[in-house]
Amino acid sequence: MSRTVVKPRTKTKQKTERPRLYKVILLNDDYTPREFVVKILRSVFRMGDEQAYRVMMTAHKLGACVVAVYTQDVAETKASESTEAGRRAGHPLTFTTEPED
Ligand code: TYC
Repeated sequence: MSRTVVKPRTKTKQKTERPRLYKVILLNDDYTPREFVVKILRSVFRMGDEQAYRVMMTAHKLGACVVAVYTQDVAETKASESTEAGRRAGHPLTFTTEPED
C-alpha cells in the first residue's frame, strides 16, 4: 500500500528592519556669526558653500532647520561635535537630534 506524503512547504521570509533615522537640527541664536555656522556646516556636514548658506539662513529666519538625516549614532556624534566646536570658539551655537517620524 502506498501513501502520498505531503510535505509542508513553508517559506521563511527574511525581514531586515531598517534602522530608525535621526534628524540633526540646527537652532538659531542671536550671537553666533553667520560665517561660523556656514563653516561648521561645510566641515562637519560636508555641504557646499551655497547649501550651507541656505541652511544657515533658514535657521536664522525660521528659528531652526533640519541639516541632515543619519543613523542615531552618527547624528548624535555630528550634533555634539558641532555644538562643541561652537563652545570652543565661544559661541552658543546648538545642534540637536530627533528621531524621524
Ligand atoms: N542669528 C545669527 C546672527 O544673526 C546667525 C545664526 C544663523 C546663528 C543660524 C545660528 O543656527 C544659526 N549672527
